[in-house]
Amino acid sequence: MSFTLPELPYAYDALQPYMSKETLEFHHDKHHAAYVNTGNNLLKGTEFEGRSVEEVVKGSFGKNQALFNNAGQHYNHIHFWRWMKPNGGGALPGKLEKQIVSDLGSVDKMKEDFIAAGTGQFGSGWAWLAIKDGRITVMKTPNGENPLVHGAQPILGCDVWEHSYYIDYRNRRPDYLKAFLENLVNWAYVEEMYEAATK
Ligand code: MN3
Repeated sequence: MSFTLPELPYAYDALQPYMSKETLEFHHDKHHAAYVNTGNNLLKGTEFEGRSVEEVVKGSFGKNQALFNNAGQHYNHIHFWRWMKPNGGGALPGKLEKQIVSDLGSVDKMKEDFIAAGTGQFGSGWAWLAIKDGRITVMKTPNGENPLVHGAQPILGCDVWEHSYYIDYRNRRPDYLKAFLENLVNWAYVEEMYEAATK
């Protein structure tokens, strides 16, 4: 199995005004496509050919940096598109909300910590909600890394590379993170990953 660029699960202009058509065209058609193409070239002839994207991510981490960068970003973006939807945000599914309150204090505190993680990630990277040792935790990672290579299961991630927000928000990364949580997150998909990670 090689990497395949998934189609966006909505129209390019469907997330406006929080994420523009121009951002999604560049981000999906250029950036994600490049991770897929470069990743496929780097996969050729390696022990990872034919493995799932999760296996490539975990297996190449610390061993084959170039392949890892592209496989990690491919994994991250497959989910990133699905972690958003038009008219996103809003109320969290009950069971997920309950564990967030139990592990992180409150939904507002989770949002505050998530925005702080994304804002505090120096340079390119990601902010995350992940399951680690059965608990929901807020994480940040540099570049293409994700919770999979840090002993955790991601359930929500926000891309804080400049290519994800600079057209729409310029340098205002905290505003982008806030809009992501309040207006873009597809909590049903977060719940789906939460259920899969905790079953
Ligand atoms: Mn990106």
